[in-house]
Amino acid sequence: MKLFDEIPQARPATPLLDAVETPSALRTLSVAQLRQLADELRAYLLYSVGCTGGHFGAGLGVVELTVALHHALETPHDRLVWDVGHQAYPHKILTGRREAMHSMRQYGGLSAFPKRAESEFDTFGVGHSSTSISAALGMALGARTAGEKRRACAVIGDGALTAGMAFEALAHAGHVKANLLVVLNDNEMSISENVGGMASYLARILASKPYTQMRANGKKVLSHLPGALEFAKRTEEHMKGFISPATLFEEMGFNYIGPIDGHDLPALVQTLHNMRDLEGPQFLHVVTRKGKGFIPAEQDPIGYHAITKLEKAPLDVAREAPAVTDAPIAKPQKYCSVFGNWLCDAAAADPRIIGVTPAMREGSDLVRFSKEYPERYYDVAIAEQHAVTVAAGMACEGMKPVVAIYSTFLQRGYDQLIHDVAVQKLDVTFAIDRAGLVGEDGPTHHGSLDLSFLRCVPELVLMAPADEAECRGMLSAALAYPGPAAVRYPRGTGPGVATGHDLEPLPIGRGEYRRRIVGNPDVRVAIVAIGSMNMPVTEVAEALNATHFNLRSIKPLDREALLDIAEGHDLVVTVEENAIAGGAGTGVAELYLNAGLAQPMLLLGLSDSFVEHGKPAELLRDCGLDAAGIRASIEARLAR
Ligand SMILES: Cc1ncc(C[n+]2csc(CCOP(=O)(O)OP(=O)(O)O)c2C)c(N)n1
Repeated sequence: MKLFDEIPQARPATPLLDAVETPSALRTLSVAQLRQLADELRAYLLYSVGCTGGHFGAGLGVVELTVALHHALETPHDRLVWDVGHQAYPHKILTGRREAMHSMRQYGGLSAFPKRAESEFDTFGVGHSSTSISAALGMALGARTAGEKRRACAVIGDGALTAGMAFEALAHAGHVKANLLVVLNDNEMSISENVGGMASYLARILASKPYTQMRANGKKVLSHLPGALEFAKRTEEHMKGFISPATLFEEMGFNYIGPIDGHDLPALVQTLHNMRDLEGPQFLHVVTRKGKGFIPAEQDPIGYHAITKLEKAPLDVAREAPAVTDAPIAKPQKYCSVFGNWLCDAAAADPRIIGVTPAMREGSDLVRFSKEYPERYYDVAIAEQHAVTVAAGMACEGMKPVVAIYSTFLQRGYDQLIHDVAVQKLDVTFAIDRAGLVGEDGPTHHGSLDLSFLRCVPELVLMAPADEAECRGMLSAALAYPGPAAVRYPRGTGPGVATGHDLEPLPIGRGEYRRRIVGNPDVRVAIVAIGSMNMPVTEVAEALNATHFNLRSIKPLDREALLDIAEGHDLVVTVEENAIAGGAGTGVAELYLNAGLAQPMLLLGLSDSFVEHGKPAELLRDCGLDAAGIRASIEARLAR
């Protein structure tokens, strides 16, 4: 295998890869040629991700596996489902999208994840983890019902396998004896180190080389002795119960094979060819290395989970490493750093505080907290449902758990938030990150629904900050509130308001006039801005000489101020980076209706369609949520 220690700046020569427009071409290649193809694929992958930025280590780790899978399966007739999908860049290169890779994650370009609308080879849209086995099983059962002969294969990482959903699917597949191949891509990594009993179980067996050798050699020898293999198989079943993951998966109804080296291309090709037509649920355990072939990424798989594009800055500066949060607070801070710093300060003041993350330590900026308060820090793995309920349990014992979670992933923990936290009025604080449009990760990752799905939950306090200082004050308010409370803040930086180190809570249920026009008959418009939308609204309110009210608290609403605003203005406009349907603006409208007011309103936000990927500024412009768009909508309404 060819190893790299830097990312090619110029397009590498890839003669064999250039000839592979679709996987059918690679099926005609010899094993030696496949090796060359894998080297070229890795070189091209490095070059193209260097040009665009994006997910890095996961794709490098599955180069050989991707080649072998497309060799053994008749894709796209056979269904290949990638879990999460951040490792699918090599798959995209081999399936007709090589020349489009320069557009990856850009507006109008390729999606960072498999997407059904993009290619017939992308059999299932992904982005959230741990769905692949269910989806591939559904495809297998669909084909069975339709009487069609096609194979179905799910490729799932050891991180994704920590989610309960993956086990629900395994159990079902075993029960219905589906013709399904599950490939476990085991690199002992989630985004950060993988956690949990399953992870250490897998790691233990990997460390036990003698088991693997014994199993392989034994089978080879015994296959020559009639009858002996069957006897050995039964004996093995007892033995491996002590030392192997085979027991678990075989108990669930799978035929377990492995672990095998996921970078040994000939072995992979042969094993997959052997397994592809076996009847019933098959489980292949493949061991890979995240970042394989690019030495810096092999050494630092966390730092190289994703990178920004190369031209902007040297790689070691540009990679998405965790922000160092104990530096003096200066200039625009990322909202996640505001949270990370606040949590450390709050934990210093209150020993009951516990930080919980579902596998997003770096993204949620919990690195410093995890080091300073290891005994009060829990990474629960990719288990959002569990993250919420375990926090509820902690709250039952008088602790003050803080669940740091991305808006999009909280969708997974919705029932738990209602049933386990809110119904019981438990004191859990939710720090909801990446609320609003997240940009290049696209529709699976936008946090565009949380205001709608949280606003209707009784007992919950819900706030959205206009700037960093408010974010800190709201987090303190949520923490001080003796029941469930949530603060939703966006990805990236805010306007740059210094936060300080105090833990002063902002009052709950109170908004703030940022521009108040009283008694001027020419002023007809009041704009009620929610969270991030206060930035563009500041400009619009100036331009239109309108009142600007920063709502701050979505639940409870500032009833007094909102009634006051209705009194003095012809038109009340609400602006939010959330679905209009059911969002904060709807809450304001409900308040007016129930107060018996026929208040003319304009509700601005995300319309009833999923927003694609691109730079946040491009997406906001498209959604009419930049200053120009907001102003144009208001003027159009006034002109009616
Ligand atoms: C439901 C959900 N939670 C969190 C994430 C964020 N996330 C993306 S990749 C990843 C780690 C996946 O690890 P693994 O399945 O082992 O794949 P690897 O990166 O090691 O190839 C996480 C936590 C997600 N995509 N979906």
